[in-house]
Amino acid sequence: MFIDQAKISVQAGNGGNGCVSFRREKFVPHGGPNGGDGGNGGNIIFQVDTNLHTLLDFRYRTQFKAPRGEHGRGSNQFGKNGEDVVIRVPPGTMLRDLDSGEVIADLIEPDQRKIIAKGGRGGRGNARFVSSTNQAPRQCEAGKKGDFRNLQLELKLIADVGLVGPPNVGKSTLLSKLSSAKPKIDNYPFTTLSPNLGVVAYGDHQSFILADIPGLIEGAHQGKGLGIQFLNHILRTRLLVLMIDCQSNDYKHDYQMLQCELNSFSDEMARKPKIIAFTKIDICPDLPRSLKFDDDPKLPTCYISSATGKGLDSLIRLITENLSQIQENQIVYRR
Ligand SMILES: Nc1nc2c(ncn2[C@@H]2O[C@H](COP(=O)(O)OP(=O)(O)OP(=O)(O)O)[C@@H](O)[C@H]2O)c(=O)[nH]1
Ligand SMILES: [Mg+2]
Repeated sequence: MFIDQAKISVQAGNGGNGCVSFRREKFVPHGGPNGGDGGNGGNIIFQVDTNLHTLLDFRYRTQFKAPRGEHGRGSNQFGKNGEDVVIRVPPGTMLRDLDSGEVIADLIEPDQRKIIAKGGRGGRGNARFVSSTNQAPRQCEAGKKGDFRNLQLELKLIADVGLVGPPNVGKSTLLSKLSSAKPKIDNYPFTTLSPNLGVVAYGDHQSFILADIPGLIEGAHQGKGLGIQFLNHILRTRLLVLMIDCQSNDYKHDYQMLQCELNSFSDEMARKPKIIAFTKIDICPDLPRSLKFDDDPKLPTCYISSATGKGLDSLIRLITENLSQIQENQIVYRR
């Protein structure tokens, strides 16, 4: 589990001021007061949008402001209310008031809405202050201030894609290149001791979540190395990227070892869609591009270098194409 977080501030609109005005018409002496009320300021509303999956957008925009209400005018004209600003968030977003530390909303249901900062009420115009003792009041109210809040948004994420490979193959390096995650990277086996997750952005506002776990070695299912308990963290992913170092002496053996460990973990893991990525191709640029593994010749394959960036676009394309196919299949399956 990984928590995506964002800090933002929201300012609801101020209310418009009430107006002081009197009727001025020919042949109507002492026309009464006709100052209208100010409009209410716009609210800041949060709404669940099931098309969103991360809080990535809030890295680029951290301040939201709703417009103020218009001021009241003469002839009893009321000011228009400021429009509400609707902030869309993925399902499962929790909002916390940063100043009080209090959780103010847990937005879960599709299209669930909640007003988080209320716009200020418009002030009353002088027409409202007429009384038996004061027929010509010169009094009006100013609009109230809109709420201001500093918020922390938190979203618990489940990875879409898991990176699986022997130690030192370059899993953490790949995660650090594709996302803003900063996992520990070093040139020795078992650098990664616990899972890391990152959000990979692509296209127009689309993203998927990538998980990097400790390396797997032969016999992991019998407890060798760090064991296979870390596979639990990628059990709910929709796609696995099997990573093979192009410097390896025996690609086929590496591939079979990974498959064997995944199969030993569970049937669900064995059935999970997979793609293969040969890593560090900057070191062996002459790697033949037609490597196929006998038991599954159709497994999509790509060749990448996190050091030079070569092949990373193709890898993202391959991942996203596969993810969208998996989604479509799931919809068909559900029907
Ligand atoms: N030349 C080259 N070196 C790479 C590339 N990707 C990773 N490395 C290096 O390979 C070493 C291991 O990288 P990591 O990303 O820590 O490997 P890992 O698979 O996460 O390793 P564990 O966490 O131990 O399982 C580091 O020294 C990296 O700098 C690459 O594309 N090209
Ligand atoms: Mg690592």
